[in-house]
Amino acid sequence: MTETTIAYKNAAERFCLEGTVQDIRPYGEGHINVTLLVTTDKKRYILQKMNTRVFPDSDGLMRNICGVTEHLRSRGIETLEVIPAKDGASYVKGAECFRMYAFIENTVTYQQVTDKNVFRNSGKAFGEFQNYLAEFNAEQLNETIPRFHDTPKRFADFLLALEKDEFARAARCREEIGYVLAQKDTYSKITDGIKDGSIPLRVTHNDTKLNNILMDEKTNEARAVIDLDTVMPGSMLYDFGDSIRFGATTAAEDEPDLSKVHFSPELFEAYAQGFCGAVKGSITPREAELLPYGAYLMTVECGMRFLTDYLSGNVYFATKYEEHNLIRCRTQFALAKEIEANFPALQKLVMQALQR
Ligand code: ADP
Ligand code: GN1
Ligand code: MG
Repeated sequence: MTETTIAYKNAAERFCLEGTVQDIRPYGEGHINVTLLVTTDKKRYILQKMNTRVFPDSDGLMRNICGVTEHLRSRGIETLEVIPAKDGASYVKGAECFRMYAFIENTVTYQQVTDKNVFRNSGKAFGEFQNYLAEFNAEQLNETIPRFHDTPKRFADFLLALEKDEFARAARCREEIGYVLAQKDTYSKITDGIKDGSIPLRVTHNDTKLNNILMDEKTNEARAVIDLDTVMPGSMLYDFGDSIRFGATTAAEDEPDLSKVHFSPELFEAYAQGFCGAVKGSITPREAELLPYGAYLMTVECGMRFLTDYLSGNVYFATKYEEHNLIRCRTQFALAKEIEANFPALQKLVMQALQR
C-alpha cells in the first residue's frame, strides 16, 4: 500500500462502517473532491477527501448536506446517506477533512449522453429535485460558495487573472480571451433579474452535470441526485443551463478535437421535456423565456471559469495535464456560440415542452 492509501484507510476506519476495509481506490470523474470507493467484506462506501480550499466552511457545508438529505428522506426520496464518524460527527475534521456516504448500488453515472432517454430522465429528476427544494427553508442553508453563478463576478475574477497572467499563459489563448471580452454585455441578465425581482430566487442544486445523478443500471431511470455541496439559493435557469452545457453536446467536456464538438438541439429538446414537465407548475413566463439564455450563460460562464483557472495555474479544477482547462474552455465556447445562434428554435422547443 502507498502512503496515501494508508492515510485513506486510516481515514475510512474513523467512520462507522460495517465490516473491515478490504480495498480503497479512486472513483468517478468529479473535478472538486477526491472520491474513493471503499470496499469492506460486507458493503461498499464512498469516501471523500473534502476540498476545503473550494469549501472552507466545512461545518456549514455538512450541515446543508445533512439537512437536505434528511428532508428528502422524510419525503421518501432516495438520496445520499451520510455515514457518521465514530465520534458521532457528520465528518472527520482535521488538516484534511473526510466524509463517508453509503455507496448507492446498482446505479451508473454517465460522463456523456449516449441515449436521449437517459438525458430526458435526468431532466425530470433535476426538475423534481427543484420542486423538493422549494419546500426547504432557504434560511437554514449556508451559502457554501458565495456568488457561485454570479457571471459578472466571474468575469471580474477572469479580468484579475488576466491582468496578473501569473504563468505567462495569456499569449497562448488570445482567441478565447477575445471571446470572453466580446460577450461581456450578455453576462448580467440573470443577476439583474434576481435583483429587480423579475426572476425568482429559489433553492437550487447549482451543479447539475449528468455525472451528478445516479441512474438505475437496468431501467436508466434516475435514482438519486448527488453532489449536494452547492445546494444554495439560486435560479432555476442555472440548473437547467448547467445540465444543457454538459449534456446537450456531441462530445465530452474535454474533447480536444473541436470538429467533434457540437450543440445538439435534439438533446436540448429531450432534457427540456423532462425538466419542463416537472417544473411546469412553478416556472414563471420570464423563466421559461430565458431557459435557452440560461443554457448559453452557464456554458460561457463555465468556459470562463476554466480559462481563469488555466491563467491562474490550474488551482481549482482537477486537471490531468497542463492545457486541460484550456481544452475544456474551448469546448464550452464552441457550444455557447451554437446555443446562441439557435435561440429562436430553442425557445420554440421550450414552449412545446411546457405544453406536453
Ligand atoms: P465532485 O464534487 O468531485 O464532483 P461527487 O460527489 O460528484 O464529487 O462524486 C464524484 C463521483 O463519484 C460521482 O460523479 C459518482 O460517479 C460517484 N459517487 C459519488 N457519491 C456516490 C454514491 N453515494 N454512490 C455511488 N456513486 C457515487
Ligand atoms: C465542478 O464537482 P463537479 O465536477 O461535479 C464544478 C462545477 C462546474 C463543473 C465543470 C463546486 O463540478 O461548478 O460546472 O466542475 N463544481 C464546483 O465540469 O465548482
Ligand atoms: Mg460531481
